[in-house]
Amino acid sequence: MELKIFGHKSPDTDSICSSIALTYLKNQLGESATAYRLGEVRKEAKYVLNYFKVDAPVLLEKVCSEDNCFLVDHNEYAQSVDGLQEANLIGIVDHHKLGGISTTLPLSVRIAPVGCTCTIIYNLFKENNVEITYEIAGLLLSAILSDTLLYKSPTTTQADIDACKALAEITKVDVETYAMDMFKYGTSLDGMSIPEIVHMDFKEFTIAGNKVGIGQVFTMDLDSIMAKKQEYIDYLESSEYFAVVLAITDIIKEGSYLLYKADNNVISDAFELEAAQGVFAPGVVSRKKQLVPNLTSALEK
Ligand SMILES: [Mn+2]
Repeated sequence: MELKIFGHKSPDTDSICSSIALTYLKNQLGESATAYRLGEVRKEAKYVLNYFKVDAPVLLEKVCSEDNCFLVDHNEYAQSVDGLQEANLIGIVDHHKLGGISTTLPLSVRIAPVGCTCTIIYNLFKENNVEITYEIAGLLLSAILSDTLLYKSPTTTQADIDACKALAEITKVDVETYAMDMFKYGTSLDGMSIPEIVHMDFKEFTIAGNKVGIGQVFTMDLDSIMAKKQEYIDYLESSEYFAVVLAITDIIKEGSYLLYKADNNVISDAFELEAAQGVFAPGVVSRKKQLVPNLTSALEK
């Protein structure tokens, strides 16, 4: 009976690409399998599918006791499809810690501490001597670049890098340029208003008796924000807060660009730099560990 292959809920690029690639591999090996997804395809994965001209997997809402299921990029009931506990679990390919699934029959499990499920799938293609097509290579490569943040993530292993090198030769893409375009598209803030962006992840604090707001946005689409820099500053200035900082965090550059309503001295003090609207604060990526304590000590002076 047909195998249903799917990644986790709220699927990321790895979940989408690994379900498609493993399905292709199984089909090549003569097994009947179909790729599914458990939710909306996010922007980044849309970019990948569009680039390599591959259709998104079919949406799967629940499974029943007759279904044969194969999990990729997850192994926990809470992250998986509704009804999985009653269905037949045939196998798992994953790179996460074991999360408490139990079965009545033996199953095929391939879990390795690498940066991406697609790195394991790349190796399954090799082990089974199945040729990797241009499209499949594109999906595998994209997922590895996504999960490892272009090798910047501490989860990156040599196996991930080796797989990417081989896959880049099949796809003929320039890895760095492709990854940056993918991240940029995936984190694009297109269609969002300035208040929406400022308040996307916004927290209020009381520091030295004053109300202070700190917002943080993760994006690599800095140009679209800086094109409206003055409008952002006007919006922050018009707020009721004594001070507000909007940190636009670029995880690849490992730092944040700062827009703010605050005394320049406070910003200079807090981040040990020459304050200016849009200034880049190297190494500042965490609100909890950096933005809040740094601003607190500067404002309490
Ligand atoms: Mn993953």
